[in-house]
Amino acid sequence: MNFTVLTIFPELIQPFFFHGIIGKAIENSILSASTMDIRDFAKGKHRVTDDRPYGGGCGMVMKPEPLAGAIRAAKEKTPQSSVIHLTPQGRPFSQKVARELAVLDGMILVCGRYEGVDERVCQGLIDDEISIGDYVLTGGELAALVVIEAVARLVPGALGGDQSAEKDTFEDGLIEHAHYTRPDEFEGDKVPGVLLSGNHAEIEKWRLESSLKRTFLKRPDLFKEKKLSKQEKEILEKWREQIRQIIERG
Ligand code: 6GU
Repeated sequence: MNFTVLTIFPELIQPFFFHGIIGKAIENSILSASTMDIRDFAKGKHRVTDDRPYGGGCGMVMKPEPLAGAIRAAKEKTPQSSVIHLTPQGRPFSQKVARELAVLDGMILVCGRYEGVDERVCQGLIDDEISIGDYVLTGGELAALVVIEAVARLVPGALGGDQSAEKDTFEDGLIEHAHYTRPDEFEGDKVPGVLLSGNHAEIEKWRLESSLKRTFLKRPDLFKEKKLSKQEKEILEKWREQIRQIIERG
């Protein structure tokens, strides 16, 4: 998978290519990543990339020529890549969208700035538009990094051997179970005994219960989209029985 980020702030993006999972995966040639400075495709001494909006109004609009030049140059380098515009008007990003993007050959991530991008570039050269949530950022750079981070860890081989994306929160429609590490007692608070038992079947059962409990308490909305397994139904039915008994006693 190749990531090419088109931006007027390449120095904001580049450090992320040298650290953590993305850095490792690039080192191991599982991913490749680069930036292209949109300003390099702007004409004139001042290399201007924005201009006032036709029709008046406040704010500035990203000029079409430099951006189109940058997109075409990126396409030439990686012709199989999809061109993705980061914009609050795009489709909402999610783990599902990340999985969909993870099978692409490459992504050319277009970071707009100012109030927006000239509509003719959006219509002619963009394959997909993505938003990372219903709030406004001044530019697409942070959104591009969010998308890269979420997609990169899904590319086969990007996570180290003992790590896996399958157990992540959202992958099975639930929040992840609680995690503990040493010491086994912290400020009087003990690690649940079953996790120290070495009984793997019991540990898996505890983890699934923990996931269901946390999802019910923190993100009950996730159950609307969730298809319950037989084991998950059994756990919820056990709770129903326990809650029924509590109510009847009261
Ligand atoms: Cl992708 N870009 C900008 N500029 N603002 C956003 C966004 C993207 N997603 C949410 N807000």
